[in-house]
Amino acid sequence: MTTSETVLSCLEAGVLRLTLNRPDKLNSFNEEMHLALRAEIQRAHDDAVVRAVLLTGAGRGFCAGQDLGDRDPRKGGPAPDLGHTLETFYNPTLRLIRQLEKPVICAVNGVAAGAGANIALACDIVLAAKSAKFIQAFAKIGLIPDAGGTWSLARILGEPRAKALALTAEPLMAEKAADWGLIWKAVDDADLMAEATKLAESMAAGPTLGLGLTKRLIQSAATNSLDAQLDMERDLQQQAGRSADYAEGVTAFLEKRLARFTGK
Ligand code: LHQ
Repeated sequence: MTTSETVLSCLEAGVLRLTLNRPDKLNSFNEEMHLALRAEIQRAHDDAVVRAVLLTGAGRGFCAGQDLGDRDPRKGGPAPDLGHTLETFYNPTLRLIRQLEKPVICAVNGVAAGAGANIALACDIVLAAKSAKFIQAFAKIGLIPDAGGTWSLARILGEPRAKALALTAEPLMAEKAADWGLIWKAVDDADLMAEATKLAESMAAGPTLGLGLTKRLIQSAATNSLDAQLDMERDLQQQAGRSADYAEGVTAFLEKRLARFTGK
């Protein structure tokens, strides 16, 4: 189903499961993997059959950020334009994940470092194996946290913890990340994929339109005034109230049965 072996893709029960697949490099990003991931997320936008995305990594790591071998400074030549790399590769994917009006679940199966950590944090619900750790590795190589890292860390954790993680590059273990509210849950390693799959499948069987509008609202809250947010809730509830899934949800409640949502 995928055009590149660097991102394995499989669509089952409405869940598009994407597995970053360069395990010998801890799934660090090269250009091929960037483009493959972006194409898959775009497909999740375009294909109504996809009702949730589950992102994970192959092997013992989730993702170690950019492949540092790609721009070996020992080879000489002019300094690379990393701003261009962000604009061309990372930023479009980050925006697509946030704009996708379908739940994106991330199962962090092992170390998530650099941009790999921050891509995980851009997802909607993050589960991590207890052995997984999050590392803002950038300070070790003279860079700044990118892939939305300064934004999500500061917003989720506040300045004290965001600064300490970013300035020290100390690993943050999954359970502490969950305690701090940076991720949803840390689960036993052996249970991670079963739990993440169950969650993704339940999301995919849900009222996709309403879930997508909910995602949009929550993401808007930080920059909206209460007044603006109340107006937005009014408008989007009006839209949700016209959906087939609202009619089905209420009917199922009144008939004391499980709802059969179609995502419309
Ligand atoms: C790797 C990598 C890696 C290549 C492990 N690249 N091979 C954006 C704009 C443009 C450019 C610059 O970057 C960015 C954003 C960024 O993401 S910058 C941050 C890049 N990432 C890092 O600095 C993390 C580098 N990796 C590490 O610090 C460690 O590998 C961690 C802490 C993630 C895991 O440590 P270990 O569990 O001890 O594994 P390891 O270091 O032995 O790695 C296993 C293999 O994976 C190893 O290869 P080898 O052939 O020796 O077995 C590593 O070289 C390779 N690998 N990360 N980013």
